[in-house]
Amino acid sequence: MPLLSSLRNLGRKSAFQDWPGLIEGYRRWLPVSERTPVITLREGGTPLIPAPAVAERIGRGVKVFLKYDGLNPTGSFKDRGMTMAISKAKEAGSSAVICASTGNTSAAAAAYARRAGMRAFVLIPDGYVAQGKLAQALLYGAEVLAVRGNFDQALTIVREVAERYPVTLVNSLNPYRLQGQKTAAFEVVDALGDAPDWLCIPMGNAGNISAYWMGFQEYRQAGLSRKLPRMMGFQASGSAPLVLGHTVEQPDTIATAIRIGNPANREKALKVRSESGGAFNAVTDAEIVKAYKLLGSQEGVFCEPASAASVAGLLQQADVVPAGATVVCVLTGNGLKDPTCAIENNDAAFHPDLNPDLATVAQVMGF
Ligand code: AN7
Repeated sequence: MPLLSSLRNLGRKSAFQDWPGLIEGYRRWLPVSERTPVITLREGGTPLIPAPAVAERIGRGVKVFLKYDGLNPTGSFKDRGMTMAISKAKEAGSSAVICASTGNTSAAAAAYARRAGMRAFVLIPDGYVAQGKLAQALLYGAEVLAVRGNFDQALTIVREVAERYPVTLVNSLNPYRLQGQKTAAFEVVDALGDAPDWLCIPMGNAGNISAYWMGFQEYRQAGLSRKLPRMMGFQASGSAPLVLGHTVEQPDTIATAIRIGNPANREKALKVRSESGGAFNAVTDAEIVKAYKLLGSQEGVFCEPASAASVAGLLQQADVVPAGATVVCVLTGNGLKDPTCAIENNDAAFHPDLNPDLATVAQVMGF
């Protein structure tokens, strides 16, 4: 009876719990005070999704979860860092921010800076930013400077601009970015009840892997987890400076988000690898696309190609995953960021140009 059940509901807490955003959610772990104006779009609080189809391919009782950070407000993990970087820039009285970006940082910087009433300057490699990300930067109201060059060149320029002019740098060299991003590790431990055995993550500038490691260590030191994960970082084979051990002058990959040849957080990343007993490996564009399609068509999870590098890497390293291990793969960005990639890389049955009648449709369906 509707009346009775609604009366019962009055006394019961709803299953839906509102999430205040990661600064409020993890305030005591973050460098904020009562004076910090919290600029938030309620980022964080993203789901950890079981991935049985991936786990089946690994076998031996390995459990696989996807940390789906593509469900953040601007569709990537960058929102975690940007809520902190922009709140602290606002607190410091800054009125403009700048970043170089392969796309996602520019979208997040634009959204949070504009929400804070600040100007957002973004430098992007002309022609190498996925459609969705460019659309976001423009729509959020960034001032977009497309340079004839790659991300690494753009980063060199913005570092100098921020040194000379009154503009705050919000690339991951800004320490508040990593502070915000470490909360993803807290969420993983909060969801699993402990750290995973492996964390698989794509690397570009290697800010995110450094942030996760900081988060796992802080929780471990506070006694909130029993173990620390091995940090497994993956790069695209055409832009794998951290795997090769040297800068790549002309980085190239279908995963434009991680088309980076000179990672800003190189030293931090190498430290993470040795401290965690982890490993860095390269995955080919073909392996990335295979994992990307598997996630979409078997798991129902649409991520961007750079994110699929984490799952491609796990599948590549399947033989060395310990039996029964718990593995978390970080899906850093939403698949809708790069619709071109999806349209060009799928095994779907697409039947164009049909007559609009029942007979035609039934025939195509095989009836
Ligand atoms: C989806 O937006 O560098 O290793 O300028 O967008 O912390 O650099 C993006 C990086 C992984 C790599 N996945 O993270 C930018 C940018 C996605 C990304 C990475 C990026 P980092």
